[in-house]
Amino acid sequence: MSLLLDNQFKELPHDNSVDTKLFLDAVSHLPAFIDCLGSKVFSLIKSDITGNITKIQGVYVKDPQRYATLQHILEAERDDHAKEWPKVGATLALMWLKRGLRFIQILLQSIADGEKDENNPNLIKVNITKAYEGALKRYHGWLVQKIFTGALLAAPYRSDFFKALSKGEEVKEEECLANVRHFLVNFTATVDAIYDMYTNLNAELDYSV
Ligand code: 0SG
Repeated sequence: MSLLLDNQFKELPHDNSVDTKLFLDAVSHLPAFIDCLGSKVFSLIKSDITGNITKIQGVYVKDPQRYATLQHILEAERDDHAKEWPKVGATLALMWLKRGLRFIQILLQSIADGEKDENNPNLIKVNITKAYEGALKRYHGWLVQKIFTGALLAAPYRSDFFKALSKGEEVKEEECLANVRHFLVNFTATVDAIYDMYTNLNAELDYSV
């Protein structure tokens, strides 16, 4: 079974609220997935994402009832840190984490849609570049954009990426793509809900690092 599908995001309730515990359970597997991509170049990304998750977890465990949904966290931090908010605490960590999640979503969707460089069909650089431009580039200054260019050189081959998604097993491409499409249903809904929440609460910032 696919690494992603073992750790499916749950279907959202009708009000699109995101349960903090279920969300943390689902994202906690992403760092291990990044390890499967093979190159040490990705350790910077892994540690950034791990830091975001640890920060959100740290807030949640202080009072699981108060922080039962991601929206509860943002609203509580807005009340508690009126001056600094939204550039503070789990609100800031989730703001960045959701961009990484959007990156993964666009990347997987592009692969699932069959977008390819016809001259190099076993590369996924075209999909990674699309995801970067859609989710992250505008938040990165030239130095971090250079890091992206370096990371692109270490991008796995399409076949190795599918192997990583399948926990090292040789799985037929069509089966793997079916798993990806299945994973994307709840994952996309969750990422969209988090983006909508940042818009509705006026919590989005667009500075670059
Ligand atoms: C298939 C392979 C694909 C590889 C493609 C790589 C694409 C990304 C390359 C870019 C590398 C980015 C490395 C890290 C950059 C970070 O500087 C930024 C900003 O980080 C935030 O800065 C922190 O995350 C915040 O941490 S917090 O939890 O404490 O709140 C905070 O420190 C903030 C600064 O805040 S301030 O002081 O200004 O108030 N991070 C990103 O851009 C996110 C990068 C996510 C990449 C996701 C890639 C997923 C790959 C999965 C592959 C399937």
